[in-house]
Amino acid sequence: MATQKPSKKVYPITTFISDLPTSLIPQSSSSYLENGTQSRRLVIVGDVHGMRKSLENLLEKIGFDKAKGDHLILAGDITNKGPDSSSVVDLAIKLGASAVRGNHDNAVLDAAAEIVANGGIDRFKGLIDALSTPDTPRGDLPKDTAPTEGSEKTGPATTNISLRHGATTYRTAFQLSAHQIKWLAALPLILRIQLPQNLPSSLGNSLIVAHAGLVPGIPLEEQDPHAVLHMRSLIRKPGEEEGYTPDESFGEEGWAAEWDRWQDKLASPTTVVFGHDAKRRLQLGRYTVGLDTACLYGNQLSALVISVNDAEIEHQIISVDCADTPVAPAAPVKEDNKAAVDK
Ligand SMILES: [Mn+2]
Repeated sequence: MATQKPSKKVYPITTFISDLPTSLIPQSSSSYLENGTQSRRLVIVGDVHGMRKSLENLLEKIGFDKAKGDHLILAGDITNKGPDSSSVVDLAIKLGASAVRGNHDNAVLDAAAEIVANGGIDRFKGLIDALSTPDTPRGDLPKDTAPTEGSEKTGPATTNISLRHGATTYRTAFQLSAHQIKWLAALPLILRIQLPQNLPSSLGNSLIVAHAGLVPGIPLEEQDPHAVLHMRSLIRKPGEEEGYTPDESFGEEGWAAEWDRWQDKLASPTTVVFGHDAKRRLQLGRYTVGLDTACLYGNQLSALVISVNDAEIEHQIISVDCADTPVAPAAPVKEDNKAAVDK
């Protein structure tokens, strides 16, 4: 069943599309050989969701070394739902990581702004603590947690606050410092990577990192930001020969299958690296790499590792088992803020 959402709310975008600086892209040059180090690598990691130990284990297994020129890229949903979003953002900042915004990061930013606009953390905390279970939408709030205006100061005050997100999202927003929120807010929704043109690459030479997906046949600048954060499939409307509507439902096949078919027709195909679709786990298409291997639900955290040797651009997938306390999956897996936003 299609689950199109009426809400299109996207937290204000600082940069929609960002280009990874050439200095961070692996090159086949003598520069890295002079000091005896190995080639620089790009390490693109799927949905971390605040799972710090799992991320550390993955980087250790990869032998990630920033000093040798390795560069970390996070494919969005860096924060929320897992145990320690603050710590994961700290690690990303410390490692100088690049990243794109995910739908959960977007929700956390929106929640943080809502908290600031409504009297700050102290006022909000009483309200959120009154929620009986995580992610309870506003409509499920007990009546006695919504006192009328002018009631005593100690009670939670909901009068003018419209809760757009689940309790988990507000709690994540509470955890993050102003500096961490600022870092998260500055992330692009699309990261473009131009690999060296003089070397063959099984990935193609143009890479894009986007959290949920892209619609084929539409220029990057014209992609719908909400869809980039949320889509899982494409719907072709009855009677329409061309054009697709991005949709959040899983569909019979993911959007990536259509992206692959579309790229087959192009002289210069583009590969998209994405996350967001934990249900489908690792997806290895001809021009698509889906990296959400459901670490949040106790499965694995995965990375696409890209390296350059003298003859070609190589890539491999490296995964570790989840090392953090997982979140019990809803059935079916759904976004934490879906019910609240739909209201
Ligand atoms: Mn997501």
